[in-house]
Amino acid sequence: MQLTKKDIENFEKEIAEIFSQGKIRAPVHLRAGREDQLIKIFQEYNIGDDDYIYGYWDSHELALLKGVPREELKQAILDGKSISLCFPKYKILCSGIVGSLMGTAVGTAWALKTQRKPGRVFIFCGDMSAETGVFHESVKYAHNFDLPVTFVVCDNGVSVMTDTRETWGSQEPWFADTKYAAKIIYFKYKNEYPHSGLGKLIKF
Ligand SMILES: Cc1ncc(C[n+]2csc(CCOP(=O)(O)OP(=O)(O)O)c2C)c(N)n1
Repeated sequence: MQLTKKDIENFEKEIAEIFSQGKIRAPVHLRAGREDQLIKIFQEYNIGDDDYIYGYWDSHELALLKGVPREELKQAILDGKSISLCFPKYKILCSGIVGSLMGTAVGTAWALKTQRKPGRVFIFCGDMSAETGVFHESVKYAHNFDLPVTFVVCDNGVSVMTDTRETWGSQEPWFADTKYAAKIIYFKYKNEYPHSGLGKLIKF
């Protein structure tokens, strides 16, 4: 069944409500405002069972779009795994560490290509993550060896509360107008939630 924007929004709202009641004893990073772009990417690239998704601390939407059943995902979040959701069965693996997984994504793509297996890799990260050295190296390697991996940069303008463009002294991401842009999908959005949690202290 095709997921709608409303389905994704409602899932995050439900998690927000549960989190506000102090029932999740671990960090959660809620996102709203990029549902249409994510749905479009999954549809346009026809992302399916053979494909691998890598993500970070904010991957609820990605898990739903990759086909993780709603209740299975909800249970994992209730179990405190929101920032590192891993469902090998559905080929989605996430990490809470900035700069992690990029080499893993490239390595997976290398294996798929050399073993002539079906499937591609999509790794979704934020704008500040996309400015790290390891992102640059990973994109360079993937580009030079023409590996089946696409880097998706979801630009909300900030790293927690730090302005990414001001930090790097440039209004553009480093890859704009370079040959590496061919490996990257880039879009801007405004997150309707704070970076992490709900912006207020939650007591357990
Ligand atoms: C190695 C490491 N350093 C710091 C952090 C804390 N941290 C978590 S998310 C984040 C912001 C990253 O910004 P961006 O890549 O733009 O992601 P987004 O705003 O989309 O969440 C930081 C600094 C971390 N998780 N890992």
